[in-house]
Amino acid sequence: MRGDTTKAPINKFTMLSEVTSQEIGDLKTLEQFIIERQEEHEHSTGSFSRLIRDLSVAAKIVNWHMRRGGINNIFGTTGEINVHGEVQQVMDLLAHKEFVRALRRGGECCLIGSEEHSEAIPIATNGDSDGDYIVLLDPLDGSSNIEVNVSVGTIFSIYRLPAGWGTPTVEAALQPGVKQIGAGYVVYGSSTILVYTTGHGVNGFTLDPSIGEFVLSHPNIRIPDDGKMYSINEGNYNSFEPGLRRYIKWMQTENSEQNLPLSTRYIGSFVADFHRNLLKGGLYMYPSTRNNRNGKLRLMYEANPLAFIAEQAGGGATDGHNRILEITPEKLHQRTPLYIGSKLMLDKAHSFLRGD
Ligand code: AHM
Ligand code: MG
Repeated sequence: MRGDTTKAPINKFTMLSEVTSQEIGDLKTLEQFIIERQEEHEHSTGSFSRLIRDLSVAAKIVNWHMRRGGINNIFGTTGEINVHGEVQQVMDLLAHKEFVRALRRGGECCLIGSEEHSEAIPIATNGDSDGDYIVLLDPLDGSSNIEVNVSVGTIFSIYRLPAGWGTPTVEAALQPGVKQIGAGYVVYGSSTILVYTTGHGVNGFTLDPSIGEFVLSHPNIRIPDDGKMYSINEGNYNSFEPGLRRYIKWMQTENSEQNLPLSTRYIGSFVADFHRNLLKGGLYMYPSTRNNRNGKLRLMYEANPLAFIAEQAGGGATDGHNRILEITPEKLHQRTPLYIGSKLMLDKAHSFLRGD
């Protein structure tokens, strides 16, 4: 195939050597992509690009740990309970440390908020020009799934330190999601993919292990307006509000004219459930339950970043009533009910929740 100007489509009969030679000429790395897109951002100085690079380097290191986890015997729990009262996995802590280390070394970030740390972490950089960016992250989402080889991920949200703020404190991070200037996630799955947005669409980059680079594999991702799959922990059914219970029953109706019933897909790794629904169409829900009025997921580093991506891809995200990105945060670790995914499915869920 080398030298061919017309490319045959890649299918299951394509020889590996042909795929390799077809693709090598076309690779666009994350770094090349960022440089090309830098002009999209007013007053761009390159510092934001360096921040994304720092995050991608940490993701590669975490990926390396994940791939060797079973061999190095680093799965399992630390024996500690984290700030949310949940059992902390060894990999949770390891991922947290790798992201903090990469952001500290990179020098573009002034404050980190992490699911694995109760307080916001100020980053003192060298010299007199401290970083401008605040990064909020869930270093390893879905970590209770690691031991059984189910996909897990990292979620990140980026804000700018408000002008004239002075010493960065947690209050500087308490901005509504509409103020995010970037957001993304990494899924450590059958392949490792990094998806991010800066408010100019959504693009996905798959880690090519042979060259150690994230390469553009999913340009301009659009979520289908409608989907066949809904994702929810149905074990909690009896503690859902009546409107949601009716919506679930409606999705289970046998009615071929309305393309019902829908299918349930629930991995229990938000980032992996979200990624599937983003590509295939679907709705993920972690609603309010009788005992947890605010659901389970965290606003600042789970709901907001993926809401930004969902909207940029043509979907939506709400707490069942209000747009996630407009919620005024009060605490770094606050929780929110969440409905996120395909637009028409979200509209339908709202109509049941309203009791229409
Ligand atoms: P984590 O950030 O501590 O891993 O918790 C969040 C996870 C989500 O990834 C997942 O969708 C949800 O918790 C699953 O919760 P449940 O077991 O209640 O369905
Ligand atoms: Mg999480």
